[in-house]
Amino acid sequence: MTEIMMPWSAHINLDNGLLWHPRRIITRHLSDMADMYRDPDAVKAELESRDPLVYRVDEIEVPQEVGHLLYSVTVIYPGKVGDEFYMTKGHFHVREECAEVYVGLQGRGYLLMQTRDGWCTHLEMQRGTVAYVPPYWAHRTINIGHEPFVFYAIYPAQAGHDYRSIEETGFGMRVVERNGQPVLIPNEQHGG
Ligand code: S6P
Ligand code: ZN
Repeated sequence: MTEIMMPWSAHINLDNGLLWHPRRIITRHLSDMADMYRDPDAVKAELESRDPLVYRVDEIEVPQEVGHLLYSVTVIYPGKVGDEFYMTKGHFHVREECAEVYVGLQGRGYLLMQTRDGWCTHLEMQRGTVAYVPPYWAHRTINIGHEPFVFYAIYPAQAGHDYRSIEETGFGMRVVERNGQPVLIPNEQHGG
């Protein structure tokens, strides 16, 4: 028999990006993604003194089944490892045909996207940007500013996350600071 869920609402604090509702909170520190940054010496030096919180994701709880929609709010804190801006791990959806919508709430960021055959592109995001991640594109976000970069994401609940592909190949581009500005450079370690 079809189970009927009662309608409900949650609340996003637009000042700090935090979601108020029963939820799952995911925190990623530098040590959780140390191999993803380009400069191993900068990672090591940083981890000798502290293990900074790079980003936090607040997710609502819905059944991860076809028909439901999952949403989350991501806060990427400002910062760099060496000259590379703080970023998310990035992933393909396990169900690669599942698209996703991001809505910028605060700060400035890049949304980096890449196909399986290595086509890599990016969009700039700020408050009010509504970015569409089409099916079959891996996606990573990067904070390119001096305040937290906060965005809302909504996607099919069955999408799932495939982190391994990105851990293995990386993205074709990296975002680094040059003369105080964010610049995209080719990733020499890209194995895709
Ligand atoms: C989920 C969506 C976002 C990310 C979040 C963190 O499909 O794309 O909620 O999960 O921005 O990124 P990552 O790569 O660590 O999951
Ligand atoms: Zn996603």
